[in-house]
Amino acid sequence: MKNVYEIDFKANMSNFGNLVPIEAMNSIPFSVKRVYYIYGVPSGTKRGFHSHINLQQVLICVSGSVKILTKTPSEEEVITLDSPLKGLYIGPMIWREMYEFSDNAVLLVLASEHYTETDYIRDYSKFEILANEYFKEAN
Ligand code: T46
Repeated sequence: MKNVYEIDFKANMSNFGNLVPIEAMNSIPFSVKRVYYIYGVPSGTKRGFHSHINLQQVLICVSGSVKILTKTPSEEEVITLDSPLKGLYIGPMIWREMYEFSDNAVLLVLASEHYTETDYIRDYSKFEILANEYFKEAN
C-alpha cells in the first residue's frame, strides 16, 4: 500500500536478553524528532481516526499486540503489530485507526516532526479530498 510498509528490525540476542537498535536514516527513513508511547489502553478502545499532512512515523508494539488499520481513499490494510522486531512505517496522507490493544500493549512511536495539531486531518471527508489530490500528484 502507498506510504505504508513493514520494517523488520534485528535483535542482538544473547543469554543476557535481547537488544534492538534503531538508527535514524538507516533502519528507518527519517531523522527522529519526537518519541511517544501509548499504553494502558482500556479493552475495546479505538484510537487514531486521523491522518497527517506531512508527518512520517514508525510504530512498534514493544510489548503485547495491537491492530493498525491504514487507509487511503482507494486502499485499506490491517496489520497486527505483535513483536518488538516489527515496525510499521506510516507516511503522509494515511488514515489510521488503532484497536484491539492487548492489556500489556505498549505502542512506541518514532516521529519525524515535533507535535503540531495543524498537521492533523481529523475529518474523514476532508481527508478523502486532500488524499485524492495528494496521490494524484504523487503518481
Ligand atoms: C498517531 C497515532 C499512532 C501531545 O501532546 N503530544 C504528542 O506528541 C502526541 C502524539 C499527542 N499529544 C496529545 C494530543 C492529545 O491531547 O495527546 C493527546 C492524545 O493524542 P491523540 O488523540 O492524537 O492520540 P492517538 O492515539 O489518537 O494518535 C496518536 C498520534 O497523535 C498520531 O500522530 O499517528 O498515535
